Amino acid sequence: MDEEATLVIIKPDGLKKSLTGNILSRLAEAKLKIIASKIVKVTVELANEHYNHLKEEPFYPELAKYITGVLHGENRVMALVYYGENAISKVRKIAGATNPEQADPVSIRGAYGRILTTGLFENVIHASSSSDESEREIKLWFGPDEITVVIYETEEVILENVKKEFWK
Ligand code: DAT
Ligand code: MG
Repeated sequence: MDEEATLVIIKPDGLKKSLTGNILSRLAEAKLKIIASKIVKVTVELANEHYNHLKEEPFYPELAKYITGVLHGENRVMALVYYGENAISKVRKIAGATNPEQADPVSIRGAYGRILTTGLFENVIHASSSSDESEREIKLWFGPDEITVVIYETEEVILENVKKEFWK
């Protein structure tokens, strides 16, 4: 199997509960490489794009409130790209099942997740579930200049009249 990349997002509850250290320690068991990471404020646009396949689900409005931080009063998430052999399935295994009550109790979701009274699975982390999904998601969350390994093809574009912020 070739090396592959996968996107992990530690959701707002993970940051609010100071679980980032514990979660990164658990993920380290996969012996993969972290090739990108950052803290992100999730906009409604990013949430809609990330979860575009779930827009019709009855739980989607709550899910959007969750990932954008409205539920926790905490709009930061930590996004990371892990890279290595079977990275997608290794990370999914350590993350555990989508439903935290059905997840292996020693998985991240089993240990730290819960089901809210609204029925939403508050499952602490996101992990890509296929190589098509990981490519789409990594390209959505990261630019090529933020990733330390060239994993997808890039192109150079010359921009004119682009407004961008710099340090003064
Ligand atoms: P996963 O995150 O395991 O890939 P998914 O992509 O199907 O699962 O769903 C995205 C998120 O939406 C999931 O992490 C939690 C929430 N969710 C999914 N199915 C749900 C359900 N039946 N009830 C409540 N929340 C759900
Ligand atoms: Mg998914």
